Amino acid sequence: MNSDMTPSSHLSGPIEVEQKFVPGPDIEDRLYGLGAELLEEITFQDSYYDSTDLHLTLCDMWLRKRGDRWELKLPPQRGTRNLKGSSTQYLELSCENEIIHRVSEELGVPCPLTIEALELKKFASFVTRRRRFQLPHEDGSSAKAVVDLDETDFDFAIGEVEVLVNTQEEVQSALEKVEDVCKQLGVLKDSPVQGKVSTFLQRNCTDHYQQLLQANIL
Ligand code: V4E
Repeated sequence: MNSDMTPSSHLSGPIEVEQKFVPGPDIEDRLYGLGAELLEEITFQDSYYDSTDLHLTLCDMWLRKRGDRWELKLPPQRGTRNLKGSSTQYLELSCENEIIHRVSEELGVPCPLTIEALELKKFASFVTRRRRFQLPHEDGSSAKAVVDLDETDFDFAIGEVEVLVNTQEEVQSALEKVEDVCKQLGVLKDSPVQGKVSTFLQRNCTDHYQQLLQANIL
């Protein structure tokens, strides 16, 4: 293993295994048909940040401010990009100190006291209205699946089946769980579905979007 392939497991965040899907008009009926329960309905603003040379996103690292809270999504193994496929897995960090450390390390700059001091530039900002559903917990399955139905203020809708796990060893069963829920909802696809940020970039930041496509990130 070279030094760029060290696991990011010392970073303390859950691994999010998810599959996006295009929600059809009957998606809520299907969810309730499976015994799902509406957990919450929330609205939040996400602003995404990168250096001017797009270093972070070209490494598949996604730094955002959701409301007042900083979050970083990155591939679970350093030096590996997330595999392109129908489902994705990302480590999610929400501890500000860990985020500052990881981002400054990636950018090759001294670790500052605040994220703001990195003087990154905002490249996307939008509001999401989210309806989150909890699926019934099945006997014998440790993973809990949730389904998010998102609508943005740029007229885009997307669904996500999501399972959170704490270790890389649990990822395989989470992938199976996500696939199983997608099958039950009738939304299983072989190819990835474009998410909110990708769509925002495609519509508003064509150059950034093209660079990510060329780098095989999107
Ligand atoms: C990871 C990523 C991006 C960051 C946004 O991630 P996403 O899961 O779309 O956001 P959201 O709001 O649903 O987050 P949650 O509330 O669940 O934490 S933008 C692009 N990526 C990479 C990526 C990819 N390569 N392929 C697919 C299918 N999705 C995302």
